[in-house]
Amino acid sequence: MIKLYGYWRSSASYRVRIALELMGVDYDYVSVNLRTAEHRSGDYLAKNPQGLVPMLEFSDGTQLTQSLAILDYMDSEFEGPKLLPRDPIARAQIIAAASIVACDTAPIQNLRVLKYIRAEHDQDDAGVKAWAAHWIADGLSKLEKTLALDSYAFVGSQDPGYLECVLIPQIYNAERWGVDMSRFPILSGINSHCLALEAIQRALPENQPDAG
Ligand SMILES: N[C@@H](CCC(=O)N[C@@H](CS)C(=O)NCC(=O)O)C(=O)O
Repeated sequence: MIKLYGYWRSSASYRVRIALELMGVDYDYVSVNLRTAEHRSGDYLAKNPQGLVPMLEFSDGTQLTQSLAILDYMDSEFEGPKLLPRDPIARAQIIAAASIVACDTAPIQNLRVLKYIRAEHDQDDAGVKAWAAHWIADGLSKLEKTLALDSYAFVGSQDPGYLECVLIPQIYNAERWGVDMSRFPILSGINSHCLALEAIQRALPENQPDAG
């Protein structure tokens, strides 16, 4: 059976959980506790020297890291509904939209970045929160404007896939950091639609065995 190494509150792990659930893939969940720094322990680092979750491990021992690479692999190799459109232009547009979150937004408010600005740049809780909320709102605002373009009118008319795998966890994070999501009606509409789906309910952070 496939193993997903993840953490309930990790948005990159949440991306892969959504993809596994949307595609109906059975998997075992292995919790790597970020709060107690298990991801930087010898055992986990030996498997994944990046010291990050998620990681997917196959029964033959093959390991895949980086959530976008995992989604790409799943889309090309797994049975079940596809995550990406087959049309090359639509596919590139979806990857571009998801990259606004995964490449331009999430990395700047990652746990290690927040820890660094707190410790090395003397930020308190309010300073850390302001940093995270600023960069999340900045990224979501760019995504909202992108999805409002005519060329993105097809988004939302299809079953959730790659973009939703990346967007739903970022909105979960935005709400944690107090970002006002009413500023982003297109994104909020996609979020509400997705959260009503059973597959995505199973992937929710609070429904994971290590939640709490
Ligand atoms: N680009 C990576 C990001 C992975 C990542 O940053 N994971 C976070 C949790 S969402 C993590 O492990 N953080 C640990 C840390 O920052 O120390 C991916 O998409 O998989």
